[in-house]
Amino acid sequence: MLEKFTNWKVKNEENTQSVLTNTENLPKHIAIIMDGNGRWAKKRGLPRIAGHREGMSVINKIVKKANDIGIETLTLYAFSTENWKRPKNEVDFLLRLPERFLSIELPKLVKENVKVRLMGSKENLPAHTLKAVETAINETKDNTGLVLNFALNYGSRFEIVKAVQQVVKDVEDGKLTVDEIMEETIEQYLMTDTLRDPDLLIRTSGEIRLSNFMLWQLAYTEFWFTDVLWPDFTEEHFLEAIQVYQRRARRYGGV
Ligand code: V0D
Repeated sequence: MLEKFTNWKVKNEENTQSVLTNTENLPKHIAIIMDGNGRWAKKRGLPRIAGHREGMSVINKIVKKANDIGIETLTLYAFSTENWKRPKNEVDFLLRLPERFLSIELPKLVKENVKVRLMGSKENLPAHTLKAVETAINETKDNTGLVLNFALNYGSRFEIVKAVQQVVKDVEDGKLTVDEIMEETIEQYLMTDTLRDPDLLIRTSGEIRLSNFMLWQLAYTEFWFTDVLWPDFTEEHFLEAIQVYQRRARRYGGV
């Protein structure tokens, strides 16, 4: 019984890798709040941007792992609407990261059949950031593997406000009546429109809160929190979260 969930360490020539032995009850959509980059840097006496750079290098490993085990959608929360309040040099650095990431990773994402997607407000994002992401969306638009959904300049209350505005506009324009507004209607107006709700939310760095992230979509989601800082997050931690999810899902299934 228990060994079904054991995270076997399999030696290969390159490295020690962990493998998911049980592929039942996999979460289809995993969302991650990648927190703790600044704290990781501070602990080492490094500038905060060094933590962001290190955090960026963790993304490829987790994306690859998610794709390999057949996760449908991975949402990564990178930059919230609140991040604009940070020092200008840090904000500027952060807004260069999508380009830096994609200049190295996009060819691999194309080859690995990953489909890039954006969730967030495009307003007041610099043109260079938007261009890099839109190129990635375009170059991966026919891919059928993992959907990699970057939450960039995203805030959930803002998302809901925008949805309400659009719903009211459509009512005013006669495209919709008040009585037709259902949960499914609201869903179509949110930035996740075609995506299913996350099955599993991971937040690193020990904070036990949502910080304005996917408030509507997380209504039934399983949460997994860890004290591990995002730059220290590994495939093993990722698989541990998935296995915890599988055990919970299995319990409910058994009732
Ligand atoms: C900093 C840890 C990749 C979180 C990861 C502008 C904080 C590294 C991207 C990225 C950031 C975004 C969109 C895209 C491709 C890559 C990214 C930001 C921050 C916010 F299409 N890492 N990354 N974006 N960090």
